[in-house]
Amino acid sequence: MAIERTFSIVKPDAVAKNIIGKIYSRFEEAGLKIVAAKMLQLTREQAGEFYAVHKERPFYNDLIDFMTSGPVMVQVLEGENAIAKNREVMGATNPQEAAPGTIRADFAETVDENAVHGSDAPETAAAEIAFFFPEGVCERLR
Ligand code: DAT
Ligand code: MG
Repeated sequence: MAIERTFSIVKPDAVAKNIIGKIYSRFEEAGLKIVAAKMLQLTREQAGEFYAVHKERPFYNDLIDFMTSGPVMVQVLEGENAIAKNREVMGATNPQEAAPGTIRADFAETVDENAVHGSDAPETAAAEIAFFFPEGVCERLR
């Protein structure tokens, strides 16, 4: 299995709850290394572009309101099978359906404010990393 990189966001609800470190620990315990990270506040334009695939969904406006409501941490995670591994550690989109011990089960209550984002495929991971880290990401960690 190859080493992959994936893109992750600690969303405004989790930043406001002061649990960035707890969420980072979940990544680390799963063998995912944080190889780039920064805090920022998304503009409506950035959030809209990032979630353009959901533009026609009924929850789109609420999603953009939420994602721009406060600072987020954006990071690149690296590890074996990192894209799927991160989705596993995150849990299902709806925290009520997320497996026990996952980030969303433990740190979120509703689908609207579900603590984390993670890329869902190699193509989206590459595009999302480039979108948020146009300056580039360091070489592979040893
Ligand atoms: P994921 O974040 O697990 O990849 P997604 O890509 O389907 O899920 O949706 C992106 C985000 O949009 C999700 O994290 C929260 C919001 N969302 C999805 N489905 C929703 C719904 N039925 N009601 C409210 N918000 C929803
Ligand atoms: Mg998604």
